Amino acid sequence: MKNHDFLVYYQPKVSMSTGKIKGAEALVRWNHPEKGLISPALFIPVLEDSGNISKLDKYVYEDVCIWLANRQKSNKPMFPISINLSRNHFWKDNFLKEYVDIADKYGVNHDYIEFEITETAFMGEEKHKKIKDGIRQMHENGFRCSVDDFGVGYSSLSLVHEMDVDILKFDRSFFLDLEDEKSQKLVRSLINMANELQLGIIIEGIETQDQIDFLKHEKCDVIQGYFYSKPLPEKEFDKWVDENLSK
Ligand code: G
Ligand code: MN
Repeated sequence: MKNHDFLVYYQPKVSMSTGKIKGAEALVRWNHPEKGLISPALFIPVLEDSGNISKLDKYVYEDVCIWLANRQKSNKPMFPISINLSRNHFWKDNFLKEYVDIADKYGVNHDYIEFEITETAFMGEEKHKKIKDGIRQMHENGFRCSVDDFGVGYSSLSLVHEMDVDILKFDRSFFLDLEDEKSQKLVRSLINMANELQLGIIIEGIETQDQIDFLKHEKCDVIQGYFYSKPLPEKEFDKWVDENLSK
């Protein structure tokens, strides 16, 4: 981290109906000086075990704030960026203050910042109060909050509703077997329920036209997946955004 060997990649979230960008997720990559790019799947668990994951979360967050501040200063069109937040933050009282301070140091409007928490963070009833409290603080400070990998863990829609999150990110595993009518029905009912609960919906990991053709008939619009773009390094993402917005 001291050498800034970790890089922030951005993956666009795109509206199916307009083809325009609605936001992006910041995703970290490790550019090892000898070994090259290393996948987060390999180093995130190590940082989780060593208690350093919160530091990396903040590192990514600060990079994103700098990126947002530059866009704001150049009067470019703005959209929210989501940042992954490890559950460990929630056990520390007032953890959000540091996040508020960093955004304010760069003058970033909090509307453009969204925190992603994985669904598995909700496991363990004794943790619910702290997480709910953290999410309340996010709202008081004008940030938004989404549930990542929704559908992989064992939480229910009623629990995420109680936690008062704003957005559900449907895990890609829901959309791998759409030839199966039962899978279609499951996805359709979950999307309908999320809409009833007035939760925002983002569909993750969409790669094929067939998946898009199915989703076009459902009550959802925003897609994050290789179909539109892989996560891109900052400069390439800037170019992608310029081209997308001028279409
Ligand atoms: O857990 P989270 O949803 O934050 O992880 C996002 C990860 O999913 C990233 O590492 C990203 O590279 C990967 N990803 C994003 N879109 C796709 C996709 O369309 N297909 C596959 N297989 N992986 C994807
Ligand atoms: Mn995520």
